[in-house]
This record gives sequence, structure tokens and C-alpha cells, in this order.
Amino acid sequence: MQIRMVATTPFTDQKPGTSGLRKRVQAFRQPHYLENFVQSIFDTIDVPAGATLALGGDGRHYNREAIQVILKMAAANGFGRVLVGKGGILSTPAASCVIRKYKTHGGIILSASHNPGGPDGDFGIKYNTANGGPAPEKITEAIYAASKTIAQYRIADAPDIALDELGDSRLGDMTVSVIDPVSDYAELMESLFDFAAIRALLSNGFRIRFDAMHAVTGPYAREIFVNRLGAPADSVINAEPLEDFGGGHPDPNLTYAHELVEALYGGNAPDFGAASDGDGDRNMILGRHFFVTPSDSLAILAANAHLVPGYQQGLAGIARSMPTSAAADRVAAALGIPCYETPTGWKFFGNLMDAGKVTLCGEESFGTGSDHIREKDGLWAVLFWLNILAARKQPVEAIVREHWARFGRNVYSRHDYEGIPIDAANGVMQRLHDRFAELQACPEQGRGGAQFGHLQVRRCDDFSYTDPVDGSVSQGQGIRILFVDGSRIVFRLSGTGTEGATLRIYLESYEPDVSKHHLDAQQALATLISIALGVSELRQRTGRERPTVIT
Ligand code: VG1
Ligand code: CO
Repeated sequence: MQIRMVATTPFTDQKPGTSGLRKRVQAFRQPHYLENFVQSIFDTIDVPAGATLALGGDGRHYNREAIQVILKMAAANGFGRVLVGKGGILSTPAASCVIRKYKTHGGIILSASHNPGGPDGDFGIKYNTANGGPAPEKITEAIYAASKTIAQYRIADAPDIALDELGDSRLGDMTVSVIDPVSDYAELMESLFDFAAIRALLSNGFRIRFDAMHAVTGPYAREIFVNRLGAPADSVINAEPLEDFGGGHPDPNLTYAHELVEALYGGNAPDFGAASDGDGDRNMILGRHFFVTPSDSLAILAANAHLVPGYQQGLAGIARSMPTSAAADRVAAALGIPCYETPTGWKFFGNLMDAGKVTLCGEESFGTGSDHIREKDGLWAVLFWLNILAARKQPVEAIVREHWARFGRNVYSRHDYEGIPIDAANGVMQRLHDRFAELQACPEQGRGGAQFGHLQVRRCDDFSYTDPVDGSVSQGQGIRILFVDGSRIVFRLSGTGTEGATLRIYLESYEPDVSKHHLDAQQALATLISIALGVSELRQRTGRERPTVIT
């Protein structure tokens, strides 16, 4: 096998965002674009000779081509073995599982998650370290630095590898092992949950529907729900993974998972509904005519973890991203365990889990997971819910309402303004920064915080996080307006989009009064919403009258 050194010049835009490098497929198709980034990863991680790499993706357009390139580059960069999912497929949680189980020198995951796919859609790539989790910021920054000075990459001259047959083949000195992408993951799930109890629930007339949104979870859901748990085959819909996700937007929320939402809110609705995203790490949970917010879901999983075999020994702690509601904090307090608040992105949970400080983690963006792997995990969350439902034998809605009655309700919503001009988005953030002094209390001047009706501002800041394990500091993680009564508004710019800017507004208030728990979140948050629009001048600066997506 011949190894070629190919001369190249840097691209200036290979800065990883919240979760890896995400760009249009066309950007990745530029000559040397993918190769430059992959070489920058390999140059950063110091590949020990003969090391093993895990490799797979969510099956979107360009996945197969990218895998062939990466295999040849891995061979040329000294890897001894690559474990690649059959057909180039590994869901993000399954990739994390494989990295940990086979103790590989990390893995490369090809996904742009919930972003649309196809020739005109998005593609993405990220490196996960040997713990199975997304590389921390110091590594992604080093990869970016390497991408800015790269002058050459190494690639083997070799024929393509057959990805659709299980087994080993050679690529020069390297072994390529094509593995079953589902079995290791399904086995891990079976070790955590009470499959017998869930099987009994499903055979007693409890009906579920899972929407794979034509993305990666179809084969995983079929194996677990249908083959192992005995659900009827039609319980899994849109189960055929397609390279363009059927033209849809594989994002499990009330807007994009509308087929599932219509079924769960329609006549003769199933008892339980769930969906996952492009790469299988997100989850949406629905009951009959009922939506569980991801923030509530995390809190409810924590409060009921003692019912689940894999978590019966107790939780070490809980972590949530800053914009996620504080519902989980209340459960942590009741359980007498710590609750950590991290910046947005799963990479910030890794150190806490590795150090044994937390067991459950969650984000408001439909992400929930635990220390069984180091990624958020869509099907895991669905199984956790099914296990609770099997143990409690109550409807989803009743479980949520009982939870609110006990802990109070953290009323929550996120408003996204997608695809706005970058300058306008930066202008909104700058405007908010400029108003901190005017909004917050100033004890020296004997002045309290700004008053908006019954709400008074306590403090404003731009969230900064010091990792309690390695002391690393991450600044500029979102502007917070915190009110005296515990309500808050958070403004953040997305780090996963590929066009223009996406501005997210996160709104939260706390309602202890059970007689008000039936209120619609948008109604209950109306005052906060109007304060958010007023102080940010969002409408004037972006020309947008309403959000693109409300969750
Ligand atoms: C979004 C979510 C964040 C999540 C990230 C990756 O990031 O808000 O909570 O971790 O996506 O999820 P941002 O920067 O756009 O707000 V996934 O399923 O896209 O890998
Ligand atoms: Co995802």
C-alpha cells in the first residue's frame, strides 16, 4: 500500500461549534476540505501506533464517501484497526458505547444531528475521546488551530472497503472490522432496564409509537421495541433510514415530528409516543394528548430512578445545561445530591461523569442521558420512561402532574429565531450587554433592579463556567436576566447552525400553585416573553415578528 502526502492549504472556517464541525454538504465536497479537518484531528490527538478507532455516522448523504476517505487516512496515520458500523452506520450513542466497550482511541462520528440532510443539506464531523464523549474545548480548539496551519495530509492509495458485509478486511497494515451497529448498544440497554416488565406492559394493551423520522434510530428501535420487547411492528414509524431523511427535518419536537404529534393528540391515541433525531441522541416524550418538556423529563427520570434496575443503587448527582429549567435541581435537593449547571453542549458533562460526580445529565434541547455512555441518548430516555410506566402503571400525564404537585412546576419554553443576519443577532446580544448596569440592582446607589410589572430584575450576567474537575474556564455562554422571584430569561446564539445566526430565548418561571398547573406555558410566560422582546429590541433589529420554532 502506498501512502501519499498531499499538499494542501488551510480553510479558515473549520472551527467546531457546540457539537463538531457542521457545514453544507457542498462545503465538505470542496477538494481537501474533509481531508484537512480529519488530518487536523489526527495531528492533534497523537495517534499511538496500532491504535483502534471507532467510525460511523447517521447515514446522511455523503456519509459513505466520507467513511472511505477517513478509512484511508486512518491507515496512513498509523491506526492498526478501525471498527466501522455496517453500512457506515453508528448512532451517536451507539458510537459512544462502542468506543467504551472496545476501549478504542476515541472515534469519529459523522453527523449534523437534527439538521436536514441530502445533497443540499448539512453534514458534520466530530471527534470523541477514549471516554466515549465529545472532545472537550481544549481539544476542539487545538484541532481548529491545526486546521489553520495545515500544509499536507496523509492518505493511503487503496480500493474502497466493502461496508455492507460484517467481518474484517485489510487496508495496508490496518484492519477494518465492519461491526453490527445495533447489537452492542441493544445489549447495553438490556443491562440497564427491566425488559421483562416492559414486555409485560406492552403485552397488556399498552400501545406505544416511536417515530424514527427516517433517520438513524429506525434499525435500533426495531431491534429493541419490536424484536426484544415484543411491540407490534407498526409501533415504529418512519423506520427506514434515508440519506435525506425523506426531505424532513429530523428534529424531535412538536413542530417537526408532526406525524407523531397528530397521532398522540388524535382519536384513539396510543398511550405513549416518542421520537429521536438524525443521529439518535435526542428524544421527545409524549403521553396521550400530553407533551413532556425535556427539562421536566430529566427531573422525572431522576425522581423515579429507584424504579429502574440500572439506577437502583442511587444517583451520585445530576447535571443540567444552564438554559435547562431548574426542575432537576429541586429533585436533587430532595434526594440530597449535588446538581451542576454547565454550559450548553454534552462535552461539558464528560468530566463530571468521569469523576463520578453525576449519574444523570440533561439539556432542554431534547437531550437526556447518563454515565452508561458519554453522549446523550434518545432510545435510552424512551426505555427509562417505559420502565417507569411499567413500574408505576399510571398514564404519562398523571406522572407529570403528580411530580408538579410535589415539586412545583418550572414553567418553561424556548423561542428560536432561525436564519437571521449575523450582524443583527450580534447587535441584539451587544444591546443586552450594554443594558446590564441599567437593569440590575445597584446597592451602592441604593437602587433596586428594574421593575417590570410584578417582576423585578435581580442580576444580569454572561454565563461563565469553571469546570470543577480540571479548572478550565468557558466564558460567554449565554446572557441571563435573573429576577428576584427566580424567573429568568436567557439569550444565546446557537453553535450548530450552518446559515446566518440562530438566536435562542429561554424563558422560565416557577409555579408552586397546583391550581395554575393546567395553564399553557406560552400564556403563563407571556409577561417574560414581552420583557424579553422589549429589552433585546429583537423585533426592531431583526425584522422578525415571531419565532421560527417554539418548544
Ligand atoms: C444545540 C442544543 C444543545 C445541544 C446541541 C447538540 O446547540 O441547544 O443543547 O447540545 O445542539 O445537539 P446550539 O448551540 O445550536 O444551541 V445535537 O443532537 O445537534 O448533536
Ligand atoms: Co443529535
